[in-house]
Amino acid sequence: MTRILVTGFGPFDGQTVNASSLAVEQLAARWTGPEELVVRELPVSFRGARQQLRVAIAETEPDLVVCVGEAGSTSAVGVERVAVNVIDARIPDVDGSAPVDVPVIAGAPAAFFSTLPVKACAAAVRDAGVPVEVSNTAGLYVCNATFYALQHLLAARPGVRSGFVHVPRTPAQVDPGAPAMEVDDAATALHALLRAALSTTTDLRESAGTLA
Ligand code: PCA
Repeated sequence: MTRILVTGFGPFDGQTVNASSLAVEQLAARWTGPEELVVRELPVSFRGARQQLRVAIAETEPDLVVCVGEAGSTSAVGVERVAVNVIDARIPDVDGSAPVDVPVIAGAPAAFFSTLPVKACAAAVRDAGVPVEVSNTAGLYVCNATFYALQHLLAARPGVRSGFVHVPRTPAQVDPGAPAMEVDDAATALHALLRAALSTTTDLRESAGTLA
């Protein structure tokens, strides 16, 4: 049976909740299959998140992995296109670690692309009525580092698709009028995105060739 692993993050930056975990919980409550959905929460820790993600992948042997994080100052879901091999922490993680200008994985490639069909995923979210964009940067903090570690780990397993999605903060997390998204809408977006990732077999990048 097809198995999907979806992760959210725990709270960070003085917050008591993380919108990504709220959305992932709601997604799990709504999921009716037929694929098996496994959800986990990762700590906002450079070291801990990638370790726990590696364990979760080893335990669940998923066919599709989507990590979800929270992004401030946006009201649209961001389907991330690329993970880069650098950390430049603006604030310490939950372990007090704040690396600046260090690689996520020393000696590894500068970047990895998402292996999700990002345009098809974004189109599906838009069709579900939720604001969305394809994002070209996942930042330089724990989300990007976790995304990079995920793509690095699965680069040797081309049969497993994986990527990263940022969801906005919830209205309860932000000042009145500041950019946010209801948890319900973020869960709707994740549901539509998973369906698109499962049903889209053609990845345009693979068939497009190169520019002369
Ligand atoms: N957002 C942060 C880390 C965890 C999260 O939910 C980020 O974008 O890096």
